[in-house]
Parts: sequence; structure tokens; C-alpha cells
Amino acid sequence: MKERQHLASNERESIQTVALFPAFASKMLAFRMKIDVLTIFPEFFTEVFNFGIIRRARLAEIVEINIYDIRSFTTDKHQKTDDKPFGGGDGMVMKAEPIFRAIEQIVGTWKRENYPDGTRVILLSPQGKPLKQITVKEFADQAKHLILICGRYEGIDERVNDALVTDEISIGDYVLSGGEPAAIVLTDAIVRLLPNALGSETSAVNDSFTENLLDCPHYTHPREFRGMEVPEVLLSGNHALIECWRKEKALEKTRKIREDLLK
Ligand code: 9D3
Repeated sequence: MKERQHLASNERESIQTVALFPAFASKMLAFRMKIDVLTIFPEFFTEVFNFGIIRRARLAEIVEINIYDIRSFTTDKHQKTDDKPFGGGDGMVMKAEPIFRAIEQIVGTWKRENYPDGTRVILLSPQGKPLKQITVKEFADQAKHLILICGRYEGIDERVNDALVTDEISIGDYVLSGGEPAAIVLTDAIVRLLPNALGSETSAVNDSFTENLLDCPHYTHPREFRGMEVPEVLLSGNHALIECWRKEKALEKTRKIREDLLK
């Protein structure tokens, strides 16, 4: 891991802890989760998984992320990953065979019932269950091995869903050009919840409160910027009053744009 020397000092913290407390080394050094991504656009992921929390979590061996090109699992001369839909219609459908072969190689079986404990094969698709923090938390807490299948074209041969997929997930009610951005969103949301993935400066504990309330406004220097002042209360030094103000502002904002969260 030559890359470790490029980590900022705060990023080195969890790695050094192992050297200081060898008794915990086996626990800390074991990858907590493996995430394998199946895509026809592997290059889509090369930069995004190399920054911030995901990068640090990979270097600290909290998560192992592998990107697989679905095309490399084809067996035909033209390496076809899609074909025309039976019954006719516009667009193309992703073929089942390369995806079955990929799962067979990665998991060891193409039968869902035989997957090892903690294995989830997730299909990102517009037909999926809308992603919520509670599902993200469940994956982070319970899964050891995630395989994310990114669809393209008009859809995917339904036999992938029938035999391989344990969870079908959508990230919201808008149309993407493929499952790749959704796989990035899901990976980011899960990895930041893995133990020790966040530095000590940030905390996921705060999230439980935040889940049902939007955040309050924040300000930093200078006190006055282009004629706009920082609210007086934040300069008062009265921490009880500041806490009260923040709660009030968070509620106000939530009522205004996300009333559904208050129910
Ligand atoms: C013609 C009907 N469209 C279904 C709504 C076809 C279609 C649109 C977009 C088929 C695939 C896609 C690509 N999108 C995804 O693969 C996707 C997605 C999304 O579009 N929105 C929110 N979450 C997701 S997860 C995967």
C-alpha cells in the first residue's frame, strides 16, 4: 500500500491505531465489507471512488471495492451485452448470460438460496424500492458482501431478477441514463456508515437526529459579508440560546420544504 504515504495526518489515525494496539489488529485490519460493481462502463467509477471518505475507507481497509466490466463475462465473438426484446418494442435489453457468469464467478453460485451469509445482490433500477437511510443502515450493519448490478438500455432480462437479485433499489423518482450514478450514491451512503470510516471530526451519530429534520443554517467568517450580517444570536456566546435558535430554524425550514418529514 504505497499510497498510504500520501494520506494527510488526520487520515493516518486509524492505521496507526493498529500499530499502537496490536491486540485489536486482526479486528481492525479485516475488511468489514466488500463491494463489487458490475457495469458496462467501468471507467465511470475510477475517479469517484478515489476521493474523500471512500478513498480513506479503502486505504484503511474498511472496505474493498472492485469494478467488473460485464463485457468481460461475454463468450460470443462480438461481446454482446444487450439484445432486442422478445415481443418487439424499442430499445435493447441487457442479456442475462454475462451477468449470471459474473455472479457465478464472484459469489460462487448463481442460485440466490446458496449465497453465503451477508451476501446481497442489488439491482439498481427505476423499478426498485426507493432508497431510504434506514435501508442504507441495514446494509451497512448486516451485509458483508454487496454486488451492485448497474442496468443500462431499456432494462435487464427479468431472469436476472428472478434468480440472482436479493434487492432491487431505485434512488428516487427521476430518470437516469443508467444504474451507475445510483451505484455511486448507494456506495457512498453505505461506506460512510461503516465503523471508523468517518474521521473523529465528523460523526454519523448526529445523523439520527438529522434524519427527520433538515439542517439549520450555518455561517462562518466574516461577520459581515457584502452587507449581509451573521444572526446576532450566533455571536452571543449563549450556547443554550444558540441551541434553541438552531432547533427553531431547522423546524422552520423542514415545515416549509419537507413537511412530510414531520408527520
Ligand atoms: C422507458 C421507461 N423507462 C423506465 C422508467 C426506461 C428506463 C429509464 C431509465 C430504463 C432505465 C433507465 C436507467 N435508470 C436506471 O438504471 C436507474 C435509476 C433511475 O433512472 N432513477 C432512479 N434510480 C435509478 S437506479 C437505476
